[in-house]
Amino acid sequence: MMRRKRLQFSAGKGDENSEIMAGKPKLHYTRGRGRMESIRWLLAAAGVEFEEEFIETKGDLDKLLNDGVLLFQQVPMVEIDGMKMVQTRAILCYIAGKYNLYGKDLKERAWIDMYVEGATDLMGMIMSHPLQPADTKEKNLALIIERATTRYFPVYEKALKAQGHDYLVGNKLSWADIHLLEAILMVEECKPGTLSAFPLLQAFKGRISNIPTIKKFLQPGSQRKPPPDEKYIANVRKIFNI
Ligand code: GSN
Repeated sequence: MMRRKRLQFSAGKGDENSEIMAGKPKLHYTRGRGRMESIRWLLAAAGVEFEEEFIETKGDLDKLLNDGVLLFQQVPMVEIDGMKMVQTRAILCYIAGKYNLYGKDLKERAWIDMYVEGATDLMGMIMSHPLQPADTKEKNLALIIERATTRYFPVYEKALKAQGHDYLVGNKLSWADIHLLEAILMVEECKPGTLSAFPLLQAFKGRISNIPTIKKFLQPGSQRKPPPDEKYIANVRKIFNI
């Protein structure tokens, strides 16, 4: 009954119609975090169910390449609303916009973009950490913690204080909050206790982690992926020739 009603209602709405026809978004990536993890986070936070098709071998990637479905011969690729989207940021912007997580006007969007890009830069350092040469790893880890605590976390702590609200932008949950929580948890995996000098961020972490969709994603058995181990990194090197 519900479904029929929705179909009728969406008859004149291209987007909703194509969503029903296209089904759940389908994510094409390896069975690990990498660039896809933020997309998983955003969909999960928005309460959107998604399917995953894992690239386990170089042959799996070659198949996608031979099928001509990767615009720039790269993944992440997400099938959504009849599109085969690539480019991580484009995918994230589309999802954030579609599910009302991208601010109410251009200025809010600009702030969300700035906060998101900061968290992306920090997560990028962590993402590339396992690929660093063994003899620079310790130094690199120290740099990650230094950057987190002296460059990035102070900005978000200050923003929460200035806003006086629960969220970074517009007193409403946005992509920026979701992305920041992902970054905070990644930093804490590198070094527990890194948040200790940031009381507002600690409270923020507790609050955002308790949003029902996010709480569910943080529980075991969700589609959230574990940190990469050596076996995963070795396989990724083979798949992508790195
Ligand atoms: O953000 C993006 O989605 C793109 N600007 C970069 C995507 C990318 O580099 N994808 C890698 C695998 S995921 N790791 O970073 C990839 O598909 N590499 C194969 C290649 O031929 O570039």
